[in-house]
Amino acid sequence: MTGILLIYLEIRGDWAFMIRNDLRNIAIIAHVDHGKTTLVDAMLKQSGVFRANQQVQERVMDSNDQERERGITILAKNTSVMHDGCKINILDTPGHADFGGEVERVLNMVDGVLLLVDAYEGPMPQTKYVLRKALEHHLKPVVVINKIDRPDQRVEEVVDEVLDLFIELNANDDQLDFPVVYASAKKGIAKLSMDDDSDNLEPLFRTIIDSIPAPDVDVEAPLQMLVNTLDHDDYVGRIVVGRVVRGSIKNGQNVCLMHDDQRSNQKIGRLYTYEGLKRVEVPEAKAGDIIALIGLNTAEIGDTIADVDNPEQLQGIKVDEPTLSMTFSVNDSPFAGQEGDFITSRHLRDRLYKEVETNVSMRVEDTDSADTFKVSGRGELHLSVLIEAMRREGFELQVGKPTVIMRRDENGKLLEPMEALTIEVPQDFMGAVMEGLGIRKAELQNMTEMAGYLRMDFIIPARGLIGFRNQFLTDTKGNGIMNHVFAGWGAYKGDIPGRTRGSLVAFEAGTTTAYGIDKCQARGTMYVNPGEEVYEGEIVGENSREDDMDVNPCKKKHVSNMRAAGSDDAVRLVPPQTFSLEGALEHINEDETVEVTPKSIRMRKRVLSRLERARTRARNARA
Ligand SMILES: Nc1nc2c(ncn2[C@@H]2O[C@H](COP(=O)(O)OP(=O)(O)OP(=O)(O)O)[C@@H](O)[C@H]2O)c(=O)[nH]1
Ligand SMILES: [Mg+2]
Repeated sequence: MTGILLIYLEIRGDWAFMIRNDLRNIAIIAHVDHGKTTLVDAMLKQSGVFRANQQVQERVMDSNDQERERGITILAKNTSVMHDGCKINILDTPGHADFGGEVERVLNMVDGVLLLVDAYEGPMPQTKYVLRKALEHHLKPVVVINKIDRPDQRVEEVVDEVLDLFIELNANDDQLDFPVVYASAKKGIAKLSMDDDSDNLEPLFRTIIDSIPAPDVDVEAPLQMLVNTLDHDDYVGRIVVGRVVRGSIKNGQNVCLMHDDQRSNQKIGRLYTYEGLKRVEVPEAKAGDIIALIGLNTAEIGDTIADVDNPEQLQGIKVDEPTLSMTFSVNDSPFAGQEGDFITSRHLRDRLYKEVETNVSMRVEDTDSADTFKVSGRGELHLSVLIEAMRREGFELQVGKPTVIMRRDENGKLLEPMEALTIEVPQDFMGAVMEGLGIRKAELQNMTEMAGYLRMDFIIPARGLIGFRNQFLTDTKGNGIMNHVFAGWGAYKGDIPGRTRGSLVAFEAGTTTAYGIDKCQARGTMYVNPGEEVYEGEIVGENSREDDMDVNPCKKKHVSNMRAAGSDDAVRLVPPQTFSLEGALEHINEDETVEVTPKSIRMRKRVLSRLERARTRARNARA
């Protein structure tokens, strides 16, 4: 039972509570890649959601483009299955730390969680984060040790590690008494003991129905529902999703929409519940169920939908604050408008403010400049998923270097966000990795050895992680695994040195040539191919020295000079280094930005003019 209901129980003890045995609401939570979405696939399949011969893609709940391409869940999503006459509403959540806000948001709607833990990896940083949130919400946990089919599974140890984690998080006795289910989501099997035979998920379904509390609600009391998720449909407009906390709600009913201190009476349109992957229209829904409705086009996340005659507000949704910001600005490069449709500050502003209506842990602020907005989120990926979505929609913009958000405590002491970092590396690479982390002010907390691998836990300033992933991949030749999650605010750790190399900057606009690039590549690493259009101030490579250098990759050889012409045939170009969006964002310095268009990702100096940059340099040198 939620805390909110308990309060009302005290005040109005005469209300008639009802245990809805026909219903369970669960969220599936875990560290990234531990198999949540795959488990939902299996639960849907074994509940007859699909036709016998229906072609169903893997991880069917990961339905948006970026989810499929990146292979991760980004948005929490609803589905439901029927089992023995009981409807189980299932919320699949993302495991990546940057989308932790999605997990926090949906925990309000459920009575219990399936905590999935990989049978080899065991509890990871995000396992701890999501479990802590679930325990704070007083949710009943069921532990699912997943991927028991892995040849390297270490089920027994992992169960012990999970128990340790519960103890560390001060779980109460009831929570400590969690049931354990052993599963292979991929094979669609679950069992209550590793020795059992099983070829289906029945033991998991049984455990959910037996252990997760049924909603304990008053269906006669005045309506209360919290707006938990907003969705949009071009035909019906805004779709509101949430759990009916109290009373019941009907198609076309007049309700009171409560937003902070504002009240407005509005009429809802149609109501839907979740059946498998579909939303199905229903005439009425009762407390306990998770529903979607249309008609409330001004509803915002955290609003209460209440009875018109007896409006009582629910507590809004609280999520952890953002830790990282980037500036989003109008694209003012010479190529602006060539590749995108939405390029003005008005376009940018509208899109960003629309995003924060649904993206609960993201913030947007205006800045001194009408062309620049400060966007804050829970990590680089949180923001880069938005940037990627925008370029696919046809936006052009430029984005500044990610910076962490600092705070001061009550005594005025500077605090910065800290991250719990877990890495796994083959022993051979440990030296290089430790060196990199030392410079970034990471402190080793714990180290364990697992079959030739070392697993190390660190606490590191979030600042120190910017740009670390690239370096880590290089240092471990791609053989390392790293994960991190917000670990609270800590005292400012002092300076962390940034990039040690300057940029090679295009000296003037033009088309790059093999000859020009060949001349430049003696200076460092190039990012461009011959035949590319570049502009003055665009970053075309990395200098092997600390400062920036203006270079001319567009230089043409003198055709009149016969000897030089002959030697040009021998030009051998090193393939250019390419950057993903995230790679570019991690790479740039404060005085640089990433220009993002539907077709291109370029890095550039904020100030494009060579002369102006030279003047600034001279001024700084004098100062
Ligand atoms: N061997 C094995 N692999 C599994 C099992 N369940 C999932 N996987 C694999 O693990 C990978 C991640 O699975 P997902 O279902 O996307 O994991 P997730 O927890 O939803 O990941 P996020 O949503 O990004 O946090 C996929 O490659 C799956 O095929 C399992 O039971 N056994
Ligand atoms: Mg997933």
